[in-house]
Amino acid sequence: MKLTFSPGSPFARKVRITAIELGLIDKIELVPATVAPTQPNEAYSHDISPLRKLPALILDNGEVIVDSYVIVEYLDELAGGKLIPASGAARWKVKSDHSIIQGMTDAMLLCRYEVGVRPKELLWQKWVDDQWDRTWQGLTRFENHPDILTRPFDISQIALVSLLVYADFRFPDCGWRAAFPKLAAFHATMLERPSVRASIAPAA
Ligand SMILES: N[C@@H](CCC(=O)N[C@@H](CS)C(=O)NCC(=O)O)C(=O)O
Repeated sequence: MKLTFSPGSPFARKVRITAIELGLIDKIELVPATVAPTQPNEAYSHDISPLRKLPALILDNGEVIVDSYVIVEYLDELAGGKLIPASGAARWKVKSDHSIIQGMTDAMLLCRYEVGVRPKELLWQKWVDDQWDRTWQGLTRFENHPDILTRPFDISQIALVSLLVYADFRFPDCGWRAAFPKLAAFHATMLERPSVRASIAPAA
């Protein structure tokens, strides 16, 4: 299998950590890709995804699986179901928490594109503030309802650490640690996991 990725992508990091945790990383060749708003990449559009987003998982039979959550579901099924509960209340809690974190990550990425990619004269600060608020409200929610931080290891925790690594990378002065001490403690513990460390190492 091949995985398109970029080292800084929070969505690709989630998939890489998942693959390591499931013991599948040696079956996956990491293929760097460059996709960004306003940058045409016709080969990627044509061969991998018309949405021009990474990560994408290219199976050995040529089929392509897109969207980081669909990819982790696929990998989790291959590994026998370890990171997404199979049924019942726990399943819907994990999937719902994951969806919130996915939306928070989308919102932070949109802030990055608006501030770092869009021409300065076209910047719409109110819109950036609104997107940022969605991420911040999400962090507030998990700080105030911290069961996600302590329950058995699952995909929503991997998504959360991937978001926080991205926050440090793109918005190092945003002050999330001071604002959310429980999340900061969770993140410090997660950074000790070999899978998370490997995903951050320069060679990864
Ligand atoms: N829902 C997608 C989001 C993926 C995504 O937005 N990836 C970013 C990189 S971190 C991307 O490919 N951006 C390129 C673009 O939007 O043009 C997923 O979970 O895989």
